[in-house]
Amino acid sequence: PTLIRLNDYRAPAWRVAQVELAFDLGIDTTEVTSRLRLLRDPDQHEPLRLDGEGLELLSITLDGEALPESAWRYADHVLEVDGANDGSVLETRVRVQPAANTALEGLYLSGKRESGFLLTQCEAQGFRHITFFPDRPDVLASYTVTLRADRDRFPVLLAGGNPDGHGDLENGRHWARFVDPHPRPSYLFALVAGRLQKIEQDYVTSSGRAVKLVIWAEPDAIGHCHYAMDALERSMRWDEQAYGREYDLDVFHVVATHDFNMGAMENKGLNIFNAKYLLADPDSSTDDEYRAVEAVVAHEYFHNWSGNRVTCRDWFQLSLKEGLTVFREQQFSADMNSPSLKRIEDVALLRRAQFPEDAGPLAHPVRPAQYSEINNFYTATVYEKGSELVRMVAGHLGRAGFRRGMDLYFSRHDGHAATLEDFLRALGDANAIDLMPYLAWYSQSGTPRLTARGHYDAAQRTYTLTLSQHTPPTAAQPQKQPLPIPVKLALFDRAGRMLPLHLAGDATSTPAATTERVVVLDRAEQAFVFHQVDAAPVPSLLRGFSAPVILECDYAPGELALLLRHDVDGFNRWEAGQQLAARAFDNLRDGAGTSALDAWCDALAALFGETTLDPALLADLLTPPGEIELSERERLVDPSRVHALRLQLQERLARRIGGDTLLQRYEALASHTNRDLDALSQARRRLKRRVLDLLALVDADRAQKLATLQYDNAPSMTDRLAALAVLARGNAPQAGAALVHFRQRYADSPLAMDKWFSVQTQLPGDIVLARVRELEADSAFTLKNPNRVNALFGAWARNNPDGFHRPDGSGYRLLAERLAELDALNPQVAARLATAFNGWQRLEPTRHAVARAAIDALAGRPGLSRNLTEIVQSMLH
Ligand code: HT7
Ligand code: ZN
Repeated sequence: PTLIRLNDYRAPAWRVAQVELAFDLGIDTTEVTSRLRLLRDPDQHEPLRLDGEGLELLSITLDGEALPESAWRYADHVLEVDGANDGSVLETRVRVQPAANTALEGLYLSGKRESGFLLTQCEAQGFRHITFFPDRPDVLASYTVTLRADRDRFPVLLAGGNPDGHGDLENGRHWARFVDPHPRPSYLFALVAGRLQKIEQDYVTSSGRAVKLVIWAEPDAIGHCHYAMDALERSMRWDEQAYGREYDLDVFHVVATHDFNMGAMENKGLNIFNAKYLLADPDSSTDDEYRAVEAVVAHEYFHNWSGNRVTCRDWFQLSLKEGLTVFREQQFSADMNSPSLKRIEDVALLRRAQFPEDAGPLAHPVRPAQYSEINNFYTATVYEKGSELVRMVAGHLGRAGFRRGMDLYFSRHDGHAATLEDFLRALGDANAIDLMPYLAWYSQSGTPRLTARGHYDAAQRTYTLTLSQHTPPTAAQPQKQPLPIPVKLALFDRAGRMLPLHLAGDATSTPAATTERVVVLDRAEQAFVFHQVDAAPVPSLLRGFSAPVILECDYAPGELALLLRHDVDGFNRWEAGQQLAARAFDNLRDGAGTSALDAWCDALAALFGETTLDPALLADLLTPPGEIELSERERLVDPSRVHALRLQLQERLARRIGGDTLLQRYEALASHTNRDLDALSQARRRLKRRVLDLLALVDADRAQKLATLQYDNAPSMTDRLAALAVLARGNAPQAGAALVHFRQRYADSPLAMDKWFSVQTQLPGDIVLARVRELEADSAFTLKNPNRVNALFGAWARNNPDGFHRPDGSGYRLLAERLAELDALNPQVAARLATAFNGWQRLEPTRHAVARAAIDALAGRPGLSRNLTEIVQSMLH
């Protein structure tokens, strides 16, 4: 397959000043008329070439003249036209087929043909499935869009931009026009047409601009959009206050669909959301889902500046908008909720999703050097690691400096397509600092290992911290270079008090900042000497996770326990617990000593009794690293063994705390029966879930009875699903009845039904495969709906490693077969699901052999999409 390379970038030979689009909308066929006013780069002499895929060309004119067939060629997804000049107007008329579009890219139908609605998805290259266009993000144009359709079937007609008139046509048809004053790339185009209902809200920006906010959904879902509206208003206000950025159109539309390949899409003035990230009500959404709605609404809104006003020069720069916008969303969510809990959640995600990606065959830099299929690069590396890189730079500049830099970035590049170099240059210029050393992070894949060694010299009263870095080779990059790694640190005495820091050679330290500071390691190894230290301290390193690295530090278990008890940085406190739990896992695996296991259990048992501790933080402290993370530390992975050892680890903890103590705490927490969304209510539910999980490990019978009661009386989905999970995971006798009840009660709620599928994928490893087969035969299952596919196959293959990695290879073969079927319908979703095979190369020999056979067989199937081919081939290399 053709590889697109960053180094081959060339500015477009042809640009488009203005686009006029007219749609005659229909479910089966839609006609699209496009008028492009073209601009030619005088220094380039290529013929006009436009992208177009799956388009039936009906007519083509240039400057008002019909073009003879000899003057154009349409082959290999490119339309080449002779005779165009600077200022020429090209008009094409094409036909597309929305209802037949199962790939959900371009113009497609959401829902059933009788009742569903039409919508578009253009990022990254969907616009070429709608009309002919130079479909690349550095071609920015002004859009005027006219929609025409049958009024009864499509009463609501929406496109991005400001409304510019509407009216009736003959034969029961009507029209509506939209004009966007802001030049934008084609991937931000969107339209929606159908029978939708709305909720509205007036919003006035800080400078006094009136904006109408409108959220649209199908009639049965419109009542579940109020939380999203609230989150949208808070996001808009926050971006004004934190970044000085205002919304810039008269109206902002948001639409929910159940048929969507990703989470949501930031189309200019017309955001489109997977219903999973827009709809929320206590009866069918969990607390985690409420927070996800808040985060995704904010993320898409923030794109209006970081992505839309300042867009990407090419798709290699994807992290310029995605990493930055994830970072902005993380800041927002931290401000709205608890900063420590948010940081814990984000780092846990990074470790679960990005570290394994960066350590396996799919490893790629945050700015990849090449790709075959761009849709395969919407990855945890581009998004989550990309956000960590912005965080490092922001930390380097400080709050005010980062704001100065962002102001310059937005003003310097407003209305243009920028690069990651532009970003770092603007931030640096605004602060007279050279940030270009950070660019190396964008082009180097792999997670750096940061090793820390401490040496205390009692005679000199010095503490020397030696930091060194090493990045293991990755698939395409054998050689690695040192990177700038900011390490935020503090030193604790043995009583758990922070010490003043006197760093040798430090002219800049200010008295106020002396108990915590950042040192930057920018070479292979460097020593930092602290003076006036009276006794050997315990270092707290990488506080707040100041760089996306794996820290290796030779702590004694007691030192980690001290940090777990006393660190004032909530994140590092949790982190100490995670490191100690990982060591405790090693104790169980190796059978050589229990010092870490004892220290972990003792420290947590003591914390369990502390009434002042935030219940949500306690819940997270009581959760050891997940199976994927623990597997990352193994040379050869046996997922069943990792699963069993992790269960054993938690059982030891539960026994140390004591069944009676757990029960008392559960009952105290269960006495709060509300479904409020305030922080304390959510925190209590979070801890209640964790305590019930632990109780199930020491007294399954009692825990299952409590879970049944909790299920029956649950005031919210959070409690109901937590209870159902205990029953399903434990294969409890009560599980069957609860699952039947759930299915009946939520049969009409697709988002709740997704949970019904997912929860059953967490059955014990030896029985889950049969259940997955039953579930895919259920009438509510379809390969055509991405959410349903992810709820069943994604949840099984990613979240139940013991249940997916069956030693006989049956799990691998089932997934491979379904991937092939899914690929014929929706290549994007198939390719993303196929990444569940990541890590197969490090499996123990029995599983390794059967996994390879299944992936080989999949790779050998004829007619696979470019999307799936790229993932499967990378997997095999
Ligand atoms: N920018 C959006 C990306 C997206 C997307 C990409 C490929 C295929 C389908 C897609 N739907 C949305 C999402 C975001 O990061 O905001
Ligand atoms: Zn995004």
